Amino acid sequence: MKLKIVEYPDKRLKEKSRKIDIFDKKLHDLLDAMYLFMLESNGIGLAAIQVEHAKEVLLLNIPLEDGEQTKDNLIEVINPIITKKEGESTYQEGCLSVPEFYEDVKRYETISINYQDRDGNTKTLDADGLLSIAIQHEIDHLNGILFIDKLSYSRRKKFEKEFKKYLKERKNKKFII
Ligand code: Y12
Ligand code: CO
Repeated sequence: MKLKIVEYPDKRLKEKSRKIDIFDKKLHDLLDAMYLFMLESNGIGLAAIQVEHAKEVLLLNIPLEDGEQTKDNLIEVINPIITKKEGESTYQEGCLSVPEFYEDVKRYETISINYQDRDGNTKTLDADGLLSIAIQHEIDHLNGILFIDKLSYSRRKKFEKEFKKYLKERKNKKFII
């Protein structure tokens, strides 16, 4: 399955994703393709809406403390619901759909979620640290929210200016090649 990244300011990123009710080969193929895509893109998290599938599907692959990122750490999350949220934490986030931009975002420090795995089994996950932040970032995607939507007015203005410059430079680079 060939996947293509959807980048800001594409309006499709604002769509709300649909719940999964059939856990079949088509879903497994999407999960497998998303994993390869995330690996090739150096991502630690990816929501299906970022690759043109508005479905409640997301992946998390947080590297270990030594920086190693293996499939053993892969978490496939379908139809997630946050059941507990506590504390406060700020982390500099990035997103494959918003290339070359990183900003501090304030989120809950620890969360618990209920979700389903690729076979439809119900699971619970308690998360803190980077995993907690990444889950919240990816669940926001399912609701059509990007991390840049959480910035203050002035930081959002700064982003729009920098991103316009980035798009212009990218367009010029393509023209030269
Ligand atoms: C903290 C940090 C990240 C998240 C959400 C998951 N975000 C990512 O996985 C972002 C990955 C990313 C990778 C990039 O590298 C390449 O594209 C090769 C990247 O670089 C560029 O855009 C040039 C940007 C982002 C939640 C919490
Ligand atoms: Co993202």
